[in-house]
Amino acid sequence: RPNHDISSDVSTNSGPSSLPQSLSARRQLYERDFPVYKQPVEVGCFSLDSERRFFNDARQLRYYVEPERTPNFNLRDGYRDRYVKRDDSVKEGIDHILRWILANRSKLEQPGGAAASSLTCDLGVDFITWRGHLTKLLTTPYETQEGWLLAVTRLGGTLYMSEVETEAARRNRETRTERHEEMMYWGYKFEQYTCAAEPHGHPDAEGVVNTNEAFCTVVRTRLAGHRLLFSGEVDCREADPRAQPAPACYVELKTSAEICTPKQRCNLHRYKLLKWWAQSFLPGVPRVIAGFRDNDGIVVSVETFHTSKIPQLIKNEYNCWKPTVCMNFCSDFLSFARSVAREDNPRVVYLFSWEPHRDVTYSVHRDSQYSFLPEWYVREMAH
Ligand code: 0WD
Ligand code: CA
Repeated sequence: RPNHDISSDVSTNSGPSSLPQSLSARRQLYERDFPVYKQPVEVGCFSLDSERRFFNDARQLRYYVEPERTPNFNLRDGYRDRYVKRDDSVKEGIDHILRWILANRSKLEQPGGAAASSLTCDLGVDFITWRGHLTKLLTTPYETQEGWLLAVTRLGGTLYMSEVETEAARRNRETRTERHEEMMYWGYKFEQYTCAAEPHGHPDAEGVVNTNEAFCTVVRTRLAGHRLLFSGEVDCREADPRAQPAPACYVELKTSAEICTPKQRCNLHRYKLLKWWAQSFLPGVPRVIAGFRDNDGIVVSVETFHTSKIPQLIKNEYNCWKPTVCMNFCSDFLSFARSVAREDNPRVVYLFSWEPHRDVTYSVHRDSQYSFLPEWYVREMAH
């Protein structure tokens, strides 16, 4: 990250005394009734092609093909010679979502147009972000390894939220082992074995795995008093055209190490199922299909987890995570962000920061390296 003079654009968060300066992430504080979470509604979708170009359509949507009970998929196949990896040093922020919004403004704008600011149109939502950023918020009370940085900007009454890579995450990304690099490929290879490009087509295991390609759903929902619009990458949908409408027809694919001991099962429940549940619950994706693989990358079994049943499944685990804690923390963080991010200005970023065993804190930045709303978006929104 470029070194810069922090005194020039940072004001410490010593505002009016009524404004909370930090937010605790202690689990016990969030053990109350489950907050209102409205059924997520798909309002659109978009695709990113093999060169990461945006299309306002479903061209990259794939169809699930049920594997055999013991598939023997070799996830290592093609890693050396049929893998095009997305350049993850390129930070796209929320640009693709902003492109989708501009292309679909008429669908969103509030009839009557009671805009918060006369200069910008009212999108009728309080937050716009990636689903993955919300997943991080949901899992925060249980996270002990990785912190996060979330940049928030208010424009036209809506809060835009985009992640900033932490120093630790950048170090991890730049020092990944060869083994880790290869294992990151395994998840995408599993997708290739279980997805077809056409409703009743066949998977093409001989093809190239290109991780630039993506199909993303855009959903609208409400968490307590917060109207949310977010986008998430979807792996595939049920092939049957009579299946339920999106997002209920979507399927999330995962790979995980095969379970050989009770301790391994316990770890799957405590850590992985929390992340899988949070990620799929948010957009209303009902099924997570997991391929369990051995240490040589061979898928030895496939199991379906129904998102709505995951909380029941983990209840027997001692001292396990609770969905209500995840949702209440997220809701309280969003309230905190709205109370802090008052100034409606695309050049101002409120940077929320959290490290394990700490409270969430923030700093304010004007015209800094953290600004993330592009000029083309701000200009277009002013019309
Ligand atoms: O640049 C960044 N820091 C980020 C970019 C962070 C988070 C997301 N993204 C973008 C990517 O463009 C990606 O296309 O968001 C898209 C996915 O958004 P999401 O659904 O909100 O992210 P998340 O729920 O964390 O991940 C969903 C899937 C992952 O599947 P698994 O089963 O591993 O959870 O999106 C993929 C991955 O397949 N994915 C990414 N693909 C490319 N670049 C990235 C990424 N940085 N992160 C997740
Ligand atoms: Ca996946």
